[in-house]
Amino acid sequence: MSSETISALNETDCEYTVTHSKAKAFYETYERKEELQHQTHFCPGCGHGIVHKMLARAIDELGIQNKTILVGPVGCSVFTYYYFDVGNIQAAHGRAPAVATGVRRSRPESIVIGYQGDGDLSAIGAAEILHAANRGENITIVFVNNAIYSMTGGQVAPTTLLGQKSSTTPNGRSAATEGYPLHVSELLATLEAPVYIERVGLGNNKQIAQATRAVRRAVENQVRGLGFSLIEVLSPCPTIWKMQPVDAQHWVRDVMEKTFPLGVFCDRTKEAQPRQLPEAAPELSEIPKILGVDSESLPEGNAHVLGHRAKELDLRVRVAGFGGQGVLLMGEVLAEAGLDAGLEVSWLPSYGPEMRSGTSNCHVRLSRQPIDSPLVTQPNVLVAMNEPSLRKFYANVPSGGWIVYNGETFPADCEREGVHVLACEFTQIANELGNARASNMLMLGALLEITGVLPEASVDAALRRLVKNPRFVEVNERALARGRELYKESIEGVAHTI
Ligand SMILES: Cc1ncc(C[n+]2csc(CCOP(=O)(O)OP(=O)(O)O)c2C)c(N)n1
Repeated sequence: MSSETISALNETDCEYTVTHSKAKAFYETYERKEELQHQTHFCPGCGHGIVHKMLARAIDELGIQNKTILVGPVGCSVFTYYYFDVGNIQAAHGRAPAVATGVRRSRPESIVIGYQGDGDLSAIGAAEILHAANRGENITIVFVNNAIYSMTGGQVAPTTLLGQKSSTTPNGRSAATEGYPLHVSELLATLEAPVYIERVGLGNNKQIAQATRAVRRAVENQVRGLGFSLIEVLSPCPTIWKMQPVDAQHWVRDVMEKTFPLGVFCDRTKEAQPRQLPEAAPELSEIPKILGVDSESLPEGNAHVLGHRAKELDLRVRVAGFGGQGVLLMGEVLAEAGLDAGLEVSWLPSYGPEMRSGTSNCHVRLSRQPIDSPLVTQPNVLVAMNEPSLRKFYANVPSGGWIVYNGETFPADCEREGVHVLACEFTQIANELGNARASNMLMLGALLEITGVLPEASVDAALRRLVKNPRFVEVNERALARGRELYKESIEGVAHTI
C-alpha cells in the first residue's frame, strides 16, 4: 500500500510520470496477521474502502491530519483505527455521536469525525444521532448505509428495504411487522440545527465523485466551525446481499436509490455563523480559588489512620445499604463537603430499579490530586448500613482501612486482620435522637471523625445545601455530632473495635 510511481514511455518517446499515492491520512502499512497482510478487512466490492479513501483525501486536502480524531463504533466501521493515521477512539455500539460530542467540546481545537453504519446509527444509536444533530454539535458524521447489519451476518436494520431478505426477515421485510425503512437524512433535516445533510451513493463513478465532494464539504464545515454535518452514503455489501460486486453496485443505483433518493436535504452553510459555545467551565484547579478555600490549609486529620499521609489524601469510601436508608444522600454530603473544602471529589451512585428496599450503594472519592476514576473497588472506609451490604463488600477493604457497620455485633466471620471496625446500632440511636432515618448522618459523623480531614463548617454547608427542610437539617446536625462522639467513645472501648 505504499506510494508507487509508474513511469512509461509514450509512442513519441516523451517520458511522462503518473504518480499514484496513498493518502497521507492512511497508515503506511496495515498491521494484520501475517497471512492477511495482503488484504484489508473489507470484502471485495465493499463500499467501506471507497468511503475510507474519500475521507482520507478530505483530511489530506484540508491539512488536518494532526488534529483529526476519528470515532469508530461497532460494525464493519470498527476497523477505522487500523487504517487512519489520526487520533482514534472506538465507541460502544451507536454511541459515536455522544463520544464525538464529548471529544469536540473538551478539545475544541480538534476535528472530530464519527463514522457509523446504518445498524449502529439508526437502530441502537438512533437517540444519540438525533440529539447530537438537534444540538448542532460541531462534528461530522459519515453514515455508511448498506441497508443491513453486515458484520453480524445480515439481520434486518431500520434501513432494510421493503421486501429485502435478511436472516431475520427471510421472506423479505414487511411494513406490517418491521415498519418502513427509516429515512435518516430526511428525518434529521427537519431539525433546525444541522448545517448540511446530503445523501450520496457509490452506484457508479459519477456518484462516487459527488460523494467525494460531499464528504469533503462536511469536514470543511467543521473546520470552519459551522456545526453539524452528516453525509449518508448508500454503500454496497456484496457478501451479505449475496451478490457479485458489480451487481451490488448496480443494486445501489437501480434499487436502493428508489427508496433512498440522493440529494441535499439541508444546506445552511451560506448563512451559518461559526458556532459559539458558552465559556468553558473553569479548570478543576481553579475551583478552590473560586470558592475561596485553600485545600492546603485543611486539617491534617487522622489521614495516617487510613494508611496515607495527609498531603497525599486519597479517601475512597463505599457506602452501601438498602434503598431508603439515605445511602446516596450520605455520599452526596461527603462529596459536597469535600468540594466545599477545595478537594477533588467524585460521587458515583449505583442502585437497582427499585425505589425502596432494593440494594443501593455509592462510591465517593476525595483527594488532593485529580481523580482518575470514580470507581471505588478497594474502599479505605466501608460504611455498611446492613449485614448483606457488609457481606458483599467487606473483603475488598484493604489492611489499614475501616468498616463502619450498622449492627450491634460485628459478624465474626467478616473480621479481617488489620481492618478496623466501628460497629453500633446506629438505627436505634437515630431513633432515640428523634428520626430513625438519620442513621446515615450518624454513620457519616463517625466517618468524619475517623478520617478527620473535613472541616465541620464544610460539612455543615454541604448539609444545608442538600437538605432543604430546616426540620431535617436540625436532626441531621444532631446525628452528625452524635456520630462523632460514638467514634470517640469507641476508642475508649465503649463500642466494639478490633
Ligand atoms: C451493544 C452491542 N449490541 C450488539 C452488538 C453486536 N453487533 C456487532 S456489529 C453489529 C451490526 C452493525 O451493523 P451496521 O451498523 O449496519 O454496520 P455494518 O456491519 O453493516 O457495517 C451488531 C448488532 C454489539 N457489538 N454491541
